[in-house]
Amino acid sequence: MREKQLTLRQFLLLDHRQHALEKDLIFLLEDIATSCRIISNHVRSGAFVGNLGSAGSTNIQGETQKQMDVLANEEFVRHCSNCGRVAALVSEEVDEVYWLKSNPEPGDYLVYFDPLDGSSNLELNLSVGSIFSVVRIAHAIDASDDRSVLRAGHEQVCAGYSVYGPSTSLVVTTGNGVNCFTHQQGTGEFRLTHPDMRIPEETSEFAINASRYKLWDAPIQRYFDECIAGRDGPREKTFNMRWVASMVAEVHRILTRGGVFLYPCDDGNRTDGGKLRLMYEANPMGMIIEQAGGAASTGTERIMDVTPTSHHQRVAVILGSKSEVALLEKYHAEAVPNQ
Ligand code: P6P
Repeated sequence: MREKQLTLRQFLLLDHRQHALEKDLIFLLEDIATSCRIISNHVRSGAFVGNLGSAGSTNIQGETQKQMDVLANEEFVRHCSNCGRVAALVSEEVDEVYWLKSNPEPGDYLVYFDPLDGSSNLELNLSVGSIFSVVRIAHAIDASDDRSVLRAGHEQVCAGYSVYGPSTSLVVTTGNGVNCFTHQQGTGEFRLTHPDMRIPEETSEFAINASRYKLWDAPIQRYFDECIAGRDGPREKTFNMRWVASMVAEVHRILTRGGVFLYPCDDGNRTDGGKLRLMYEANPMGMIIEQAGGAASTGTERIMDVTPTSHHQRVAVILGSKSEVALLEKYHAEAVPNQ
């Protein structure tokens, strides 16, 4: 084993000593890690249990729920309720807010999560994952009003995801960089294997669902056309494309080797506000990407500055290597008709 690969607990205690990470947040993060460990086990044994298919229900998003979506949601709810400092949970899989405390107190946490992102990949044995976001409330909030959980992404104190791939990785930021822990078979520990992940400012790799080309707005089409034009085009370099249809896998690749991921608003999803959800997909991934030296934008606004109006709100997402995000923002600004 390379130099002592810290366990998650050892790392978080170091974070506590060096950056005053709250002990309650350590307990919560360990509960989230437990959820991810158990979900990973469910995913890896799904073919034997026979629960990789549809649950025969639809979630608030109008998507067909997989049995594993329901299981993963139950694990997050069960374990995030342990530490006694969680005031409410917001899950992609459930319409209403789970209020765990009738009188939330200053210092309590709000936890937002997508318990199993990319679950349409389950039956294909492709990577899926869980995404989570944590906000700490500074003042008491009204548990009878779901609008109390509407917090902008810059209020997050912690964000992360787990990716259930060839190995199970847990990627976490508490505001002091991004660190990746890998689940160790046998001991069950999450060990620090990729400390201080950084995104290169430049890239020649983009990720977008190109089948939606005709639906895109001009700035996205312009960016895509220039990438495809390669050396002969205005970018004067060759680009590579990836599309896994699993946001956690795309983000993990970008954290590992750079790149840019786009899921814009288009003529097919504009009435919904886009495809990806702000509170438990775009915001947590936005914090992670920024903490690793990248950028996360709607094309016209920093994602973490978007003021939420509903806890299942959707948003356009462009995130990854800073120079590509900046170019896409430039194309959006140039496309706006002169006021
Ligand atoms: P498409 C998965 O359903 C998801 O929410 C993200 O994880 C992923 O990036 C995107 O949708 C895939 O969308 O259009 O390829 O189905």
